[in-house]
Amino acid sequence: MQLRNLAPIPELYVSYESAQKLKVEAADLTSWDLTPRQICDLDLLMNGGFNPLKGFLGEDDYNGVVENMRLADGTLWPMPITLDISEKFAERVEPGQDIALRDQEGVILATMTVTDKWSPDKAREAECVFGADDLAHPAVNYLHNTAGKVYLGGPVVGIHQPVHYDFRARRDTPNELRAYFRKLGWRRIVAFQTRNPLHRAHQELTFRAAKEAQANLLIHPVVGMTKPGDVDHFTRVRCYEAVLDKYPASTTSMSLLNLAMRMAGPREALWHALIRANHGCTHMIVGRDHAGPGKNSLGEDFYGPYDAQDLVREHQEEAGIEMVDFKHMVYVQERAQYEPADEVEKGATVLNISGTELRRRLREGLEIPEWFSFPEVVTQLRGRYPPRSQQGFTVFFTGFSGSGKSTIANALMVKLMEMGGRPVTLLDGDIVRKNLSSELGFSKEHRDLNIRRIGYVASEITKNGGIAICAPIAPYATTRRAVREDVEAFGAFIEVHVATTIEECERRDRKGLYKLAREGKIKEFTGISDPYDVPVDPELSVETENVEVDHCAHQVILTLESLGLIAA
Ligand code: PPS
Repeated sequence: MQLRNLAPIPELYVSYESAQKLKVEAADLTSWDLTPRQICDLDLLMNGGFNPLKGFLGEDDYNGVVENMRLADGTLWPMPITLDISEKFAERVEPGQDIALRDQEGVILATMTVTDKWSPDKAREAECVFGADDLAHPAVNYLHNTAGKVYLGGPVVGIHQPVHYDFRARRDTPNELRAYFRKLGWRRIVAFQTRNPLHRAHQELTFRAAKEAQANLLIHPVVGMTKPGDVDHFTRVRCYEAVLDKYPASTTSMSLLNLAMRMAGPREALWHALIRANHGCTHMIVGRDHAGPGKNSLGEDFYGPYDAQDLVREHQEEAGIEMVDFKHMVYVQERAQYEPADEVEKGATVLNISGTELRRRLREGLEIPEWFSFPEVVTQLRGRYPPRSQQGFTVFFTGFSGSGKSTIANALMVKLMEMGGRPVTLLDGDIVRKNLSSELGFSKEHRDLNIRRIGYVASEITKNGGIAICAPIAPYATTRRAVREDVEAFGAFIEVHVATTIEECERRDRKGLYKLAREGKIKEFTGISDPYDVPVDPELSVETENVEVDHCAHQVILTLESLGLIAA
């Protein structure tokens, strides 16, 4: 007998022949270039992951979902799947019109017949769906600051699956997974949703959950969009592959889910359950604070730790999937094994390493014990997060023309090259202006552009483990701050203020520019006829009057040592 959970479910794709025809016809339609999040949503709409949705929500369905987690016909659906667009694009579209939906390279993935166009009340959406209109919630921030002001709704006709070049063999549609389970004779399948690397505690709890449910296990990690700051999915998938070998043979499988998470806690957990039911799973593990977004702007949790479990439990029958409680597993030293926290004998020594502590150990190259994780997983994480002494960084000198920036930067460069270990690149003001920014002048706009270019190159160098030394004037604090943010996404940013006074620079006047500036022959000259924002809190400030260049460069080296960026 065919089990209901493993029978094929409806997809929104047309046949191959119809798709070829439709692609040609759709080329003339007004088209919308989908955002990364919309591509994830469309992927799951078209392949049945969001079954029973037939397209992006219309206004009535949207209102129902926002207010009481139900479509207009009463079907349970907790998450608004909306096509947000700009006001400018909205002017070109009217209900009744067909539009083409394209990916970021312009490939037509689907057409949509627009049935509804409206401007949503985003504050209400935030309150109802995410529990608070608070920008500290990543999805609320997205709603207000990234999503367009207008929503379109209507049924979608699928033409082409979004293209993925990575881990192709690990990605499955709901029907592919159902067919796989049928083929293996798996009848009861428990899904484990995750957006983090798996360590020993996760392996233990998933294994126990599967045993408890007398089910096979599907590790079903999200690789679409997760919480900003999460470990990238490339690293995570390599970690999951390593952990897969630790389960008893033929009990466990892994498939990647191209979902864009919202971090909506309870509603998200219920949404995850419906998605897993669509993928043929009979059970899903729900943990403490499932899909939690972190703290709100008052420093409190957005949701109670068990709100997600309560909501899923309440609706599991209707959702067609059973919840398995997450057991909080802890390592008991005396017994050298993981046990559910509520079963640990009184007086036993319980060991734990928090996420923050793990990141600290990685950053500082400290030991990560075997009881905590698998050596293969640790190797992957160490490759992605090398200790500070192996990470890239940027030293950013700022100061007046003639202050000595270039001279100190050159001395620093050769000292770092003498030490070896990392490639060093010098982005000196004059050199950048000759090569990268030759068309730019010295207006505020041009200076900003020049500094942002330097910041971009420095952030790429930092990302790839090199040392970037920048030495422009960089007179504006806001631009320096923007560059700091660009670089700090990948490594350390050390701002060095070369604090030579304007009087001293003018007295030196090595290039004769101050004289020309005083005579009005050079306009907008920093310190004379253009402002310089003195750095308020640089990592280092160096005086150059009566001080040797070598000593100045050495001060930078000492700062780098104290930050753990170079070995003492
Ligand atoms: S900025 O403001 O950061 O974009 O400037 P930067 O790219 O560092 O370029 C500064 C060098 O250009 C020369 N120069 C001027 N500096 C300041 N103001 C004006 N109007 C100007 N015109 C030309 C000057 O020689 C700077 O070189 P350094 O190495 O700083 O002495």
